[in-house]
Amino acid sequence: MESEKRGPSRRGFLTGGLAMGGAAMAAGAAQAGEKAILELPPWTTQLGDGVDARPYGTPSQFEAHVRRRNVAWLTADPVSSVNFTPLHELDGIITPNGLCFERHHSGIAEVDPAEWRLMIHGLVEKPLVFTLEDLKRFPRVNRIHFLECAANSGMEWRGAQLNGCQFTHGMIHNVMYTGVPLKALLDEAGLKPNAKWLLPEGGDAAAMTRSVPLFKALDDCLIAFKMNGEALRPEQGYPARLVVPGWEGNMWVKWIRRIEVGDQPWHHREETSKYTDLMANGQARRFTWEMDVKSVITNPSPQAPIVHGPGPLVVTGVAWSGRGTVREVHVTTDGGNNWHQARIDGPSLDRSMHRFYYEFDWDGKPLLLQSRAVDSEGMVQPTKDRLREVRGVNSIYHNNGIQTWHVRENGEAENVEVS
Ligand SMILES: Nc1nc2c(c(=O)[nH]1)N[C@H]1C(S)=C(S)[C@@H](COP(=O)(O)O)O[C@H]1N2
Ligand SMILES: [Mo]
Repeated sequence: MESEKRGPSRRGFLTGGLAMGGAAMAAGAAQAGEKAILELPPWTTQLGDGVDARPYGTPSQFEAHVRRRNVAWLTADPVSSVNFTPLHELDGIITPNGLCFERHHSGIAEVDPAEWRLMIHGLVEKPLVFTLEDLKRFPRVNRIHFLECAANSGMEWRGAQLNGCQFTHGMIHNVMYTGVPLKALLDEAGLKPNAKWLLPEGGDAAAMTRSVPLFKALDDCLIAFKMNGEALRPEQGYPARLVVPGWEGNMWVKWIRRIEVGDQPWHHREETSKYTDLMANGQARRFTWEMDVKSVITNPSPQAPIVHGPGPLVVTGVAWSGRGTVREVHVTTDGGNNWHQARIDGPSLDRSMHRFYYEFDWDGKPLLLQSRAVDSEGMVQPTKDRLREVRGVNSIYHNNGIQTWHVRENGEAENVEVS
């Protein structure tokens, strides 16, 4: 695993600064004689780049550590692999396009939009083939939704394993999609009375397929061509992907090239051998589409230790539910003995990420931090023990159990479990 060891050294730097000043001070207070204030830095004494230097902007050079990361041992081959969103470096609810985790079964298809086509066929009155320009003549909508891979947190079923919320929870992103409701395209083709299921297929080398029930397609699925206002990134399915709000990421077919309409599910690889949940009794649950209510504390966390002493501490994280909005998030600092109401801030949207904060005065003692989300359906995020009682430990999918971070007196955090 590529891991980061920034925390302790940053901490050392801060401590050093304090020692030089010779006096203890409150977090964030100004210090008389501070060199960074008295001496003008180069960015104040020299002209900066002009507007022609950066036609497509990128983050500050000092943010170079904020990036997607993979776990080398998870997959033998980077072409059929996954990397993870750096949740601990983000705030608010929107994932920047360049940081959205990627999951490819056969690498990134580089599709020429002029050559791209979407076919709708099968149980329809009029089989149709759309160009990208055709799509843009349908009324379009904007929707903010999370996409979570069903395997997110899948390595944690048997116990705490990966040290960082990027790795335990980073198979999720949340962006604004612009696209056309799939219903409009199906209406154009005209559904036959016995139409019940759809089979979207990707245009990548995996030609990935999933059976999607018609009721979902008519309800809220989109064919999206923009994310956060700009064209989809190649990694996310450029020029168009299927959006299946609240349902497992595997169904969100990228580089979509055709949709077959049928009267029953196809039982292809991704819904039989994969993306089914093997129970303790050896039977498997299939078509477990919804992503249940879940949350995680992103700061502090193993990759984002506390870098100050006792006093005001901001605990923050994200929560989401594939069944609606998040109604409440609770935070505990003592492993679940006492729960406190966290503050949800920012938009609370259907099947979208929510941001929560819990601010308190840290006494500098070790913490067992957990968050627990409750969704608009009243579903409560379960403990990992409770989840295992029902589901066993054979599964890798749909682990929405409560995450624990053990924070030590020096501010460093690690992935643990409490029972
Ligand atoms: N055509 C195609 N679509 C695909 C995949 C793929 O490999 N090929 N991977 C699926 C899986 S398993 C997930 S979790 C999501 C990941 O979407 P992302 O790469 O935008 O994060 O895309 C889904 N759609
Ligand atoms: Mo996935």
